[in-house]
Amino acid sequence: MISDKVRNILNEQINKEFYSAYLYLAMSAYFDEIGLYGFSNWTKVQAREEVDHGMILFDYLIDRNTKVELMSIDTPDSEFTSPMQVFEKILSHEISVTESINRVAALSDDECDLATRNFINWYIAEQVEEEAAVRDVITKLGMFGDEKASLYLLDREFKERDYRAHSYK
Ligand code: OFO
Repeated sequence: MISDKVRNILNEQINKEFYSAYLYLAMSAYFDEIGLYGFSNWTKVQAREEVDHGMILFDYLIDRNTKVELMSIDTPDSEFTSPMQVFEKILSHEISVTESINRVAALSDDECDLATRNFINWYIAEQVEEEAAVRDVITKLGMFGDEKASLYLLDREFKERDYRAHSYK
């Protein structure tokens, strides 16, 4: 049995994951507008992964016979000025998601909900990967600066990013 507190925090986390998908889609549209189609692909693939993250939480609540409460999704930020600025926003967003996942883990411990505590480990590991991938892009962008040829190469690399469905089972 999931406690009300754990149910609420998991429902809030579903909302955060779908908001993340919206945010990445807004970024994808920006990159498309400025002709960086590889960056657009990278952020669009990320948006799909965020939908998976939301769906995994959704399915978990269903599996635990717990009420899913879908909330409205905030309008995402759309003030973007450069690839570096976008990836810095991504990093700070992902750090805030990591903090919120950590709060789910801490609350599961407090509530002695070992199933949720075990379930959320998948997200803890995923956040480490996501933050590392974003820091890697920021480092590359920092090295290349505004040099168009390098940006083009990075854009070509990002075109290759494929979507792979995420699942925890
Ligand atoms: Fe970008 O991370 Fe979901 O959880």
